Amino acid sequence: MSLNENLYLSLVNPAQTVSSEQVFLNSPGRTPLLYSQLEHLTGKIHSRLLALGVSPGDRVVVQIQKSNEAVLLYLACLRAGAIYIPLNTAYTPNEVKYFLQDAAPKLFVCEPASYLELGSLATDLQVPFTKSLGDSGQGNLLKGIELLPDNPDVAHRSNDDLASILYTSGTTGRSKGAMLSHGNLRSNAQTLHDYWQWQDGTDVLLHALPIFHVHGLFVALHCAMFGRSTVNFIQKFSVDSLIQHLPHSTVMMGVPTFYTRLLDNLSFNAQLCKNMRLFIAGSAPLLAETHDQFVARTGHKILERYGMTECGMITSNPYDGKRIAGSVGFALPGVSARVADSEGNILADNETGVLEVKGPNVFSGYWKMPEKSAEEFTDDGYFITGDLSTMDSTGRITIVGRSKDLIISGGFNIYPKEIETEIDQIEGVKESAVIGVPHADFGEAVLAVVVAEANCELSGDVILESLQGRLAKFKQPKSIVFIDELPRNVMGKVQKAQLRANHQ
Ligand code: MCA
Ligand code: AMP
Repeated sequence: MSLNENLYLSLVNPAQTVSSEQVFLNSPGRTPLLYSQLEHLTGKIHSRLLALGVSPGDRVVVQIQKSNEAVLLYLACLRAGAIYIPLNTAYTPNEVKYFLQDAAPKLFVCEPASYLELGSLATDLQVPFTKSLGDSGQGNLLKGIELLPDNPDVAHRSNDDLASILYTSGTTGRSKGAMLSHGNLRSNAQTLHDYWQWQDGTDVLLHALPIFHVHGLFVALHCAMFGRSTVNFIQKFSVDSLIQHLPHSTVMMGVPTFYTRLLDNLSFNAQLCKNMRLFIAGSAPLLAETHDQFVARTGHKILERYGMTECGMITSNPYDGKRIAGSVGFALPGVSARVADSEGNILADNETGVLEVKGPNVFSGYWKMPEKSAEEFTDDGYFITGDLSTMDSTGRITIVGRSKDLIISGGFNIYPKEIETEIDQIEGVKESAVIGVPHADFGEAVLAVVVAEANCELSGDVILESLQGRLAKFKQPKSIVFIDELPRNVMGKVQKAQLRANHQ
């Protein structure tokens, strides 16, 4: 029978018993954080959250660097029954403002360095409390925490109660908050732990991903916690840090850029991977060329899986069976997947259409957007992913494209509409179209195609300058081209396929 309880309990007290000295987070330069300390430390943060009036169902928005404390805060929010909402650390105050308005949190936690600016922004937006997370920063959430009692309670939460909201940009340019429940996150973690044959108590996870997305926060950390694994917890990705920690790890999860950068480094070799059991890739397509080069260099076949913020992980190549380059494998146990055309007709084997999915991992809808949520589900409850795919007679799925206007750069999703809206506001711009073009490092890169007003002298530098502070750096165009007119079809719709063909 499946559990129906607070996810915190599954993460902190899983079925496996391991030594009380088992290390959870092994962060370079820090004293290791032990599994046995979690109950006590999250109990203290829980007390602080209660003192700030954070109740079950309240939102806690955070924009904080990756750290042991950030993980403890996440666990304490689960424990308190609060809804945890992590934001990309690259977002500008202008972007953060939207999320604070939309989520209306009880508490906002930011970095000490941005405490004054963001604290005043949050106060203007009627956020009751802003705190910082850092050693001695102003408004430190953890100040004097050691003096607080450990609150032994764990808020009662059922499978349908929300654990987290993760914002994912929308094709209309407005970010949508995907509502993920305790049940969604637990079912996905349990499935992945089993499917990838996690070695309880002995696997060591190399973790260099950010912890404000599904990949780094849920897939990686939840698998590790379900398996009582030690996590080599790298604050900021670098090839050198991977090379240093690979010999002491058994599992790594990464976006394709991690793998291409490793392969670009001549000192990366099979010897460094001698203790590795499993390399997993996802968040963006892994090129067959990268897969093959990795096998040649290390003897390891990267296991590619596919997922979405709204669903967690959906498919995976098998652990024991064939890991095929270019395919994302099979629907995970408990997940039902099918391919449909734009009218919703289910397609035959090997035909290309949009992938639709249903299962305990699938979110319940977008925060405060009931109509938008309804549009993304079929009448029989399948979520329409917007990913173009094929499924063969054995159920093997290949992602062949996207029906949504989306760029994935280094594993970060970038919605062209959001960038076009900002560029179109710049003086002298008549209109713009943003597309993704192939990029050796990031997979895809943002290219802005701009049409200037008649008699207006505009340069790429002027446009980039105007975008500073308005859009996070990773969303800003890597290149800008000017043309006289955007290609349009008879309906007046910009022909992005033609632009992509012209500007590869
Ligand atoms: C950094 N920059 C980028 C990106 N990252 N530009 C475009 N795309 C990017 N992904 C820019 C910075 O703004 C900066 O610009 C310059 O590149 C160097 O920044 P730095 O921070 O040093 O970059 P980096 O450390 O080299 O970062 C590359 C990275 C990072 C490690 C690949 O982007 C990353 O961690 N990506 C993983 C994202 C992820 O976890 N995605 C999962 C979400 P300038 O030089 O101009 O200042 S998807 C998900 O969760 C779903 C469910 C799934 O399936 O997994
Ligand atoms: P996000 O909204 O950040 O959760 O990104 C989800 C999107 O990433 C999916 O809808 C896919 O378009 C893409 N994606 C994730 N994993 C893969 C993969 N292995 N291959 C191709 N695309 C992927």
